[in-house]
Amino acid sequence: MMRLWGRRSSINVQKVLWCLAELGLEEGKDFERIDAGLHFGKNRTPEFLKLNPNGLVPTLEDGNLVLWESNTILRYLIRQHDPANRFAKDIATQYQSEKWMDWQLGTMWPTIRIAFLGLTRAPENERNYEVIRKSYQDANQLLGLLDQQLARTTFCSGNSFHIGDITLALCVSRWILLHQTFPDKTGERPQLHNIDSWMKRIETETKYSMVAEKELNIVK
Ligand SMILES: N[C@@H](CCC(=O)N[C@@H](CS)C(=O)NCC(=O)O)C(=O)O
Repeated sequence: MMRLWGRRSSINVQKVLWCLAELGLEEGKDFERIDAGLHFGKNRTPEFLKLNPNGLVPTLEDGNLVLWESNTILRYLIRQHDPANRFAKDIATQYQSEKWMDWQLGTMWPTIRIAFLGLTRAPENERNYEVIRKSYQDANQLLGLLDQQLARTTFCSGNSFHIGDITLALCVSRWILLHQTFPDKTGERPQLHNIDSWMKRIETETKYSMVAEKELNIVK
């Protein structure tokens, strides 16, 4: 049985849980999950650091293979655990999805993460509201690029749902929740209609509800 290390509230663990659900794999039957990270701890123990020297979640064990980096775990899961080949696509679709995954990890998340951590993790007296607002406003600009893509295709890599959509939708959900919870700190959130329609499709056509959060996980 596969073993997934990570708390359910982590964006990166949620990517993996959502992907496992899309593949029809069930917690307790096909994989076990161990709560780790934040107040659960366990991610700095010598045993854990042997699995993932970064001390971060998610970390996946599948037999002798140990993987960390959430997006890599998604790539692995659809290669190794997708007997119906639901996610096996033509090369163009596959690499469009990969492109958005790299953009999510290398561009989108580092931008909005500043506002996210500032508002949900930093104590109030340590917050730099100018930096937080800038992070949020920069994220608005970036999501304009995704919105343009979604004007052309129903999902990020074409007209079918793929793992790139998983990584992006979890960023977008935090973008929405941050503005809902702290509108005076984030500044304006533009209406991006193609993103709105895509999120509705994601909610109704995928297993997003398995990981969807109604409110921000604020840890102080
Ligand atoms: N690039 C890594 C980042 C992993 C990461 O930053 N994980 C966070 C949770 S989202 C973590 O483990 N934080 C420490 C903790 O939860 O205690 C990935 O995509 O998996």
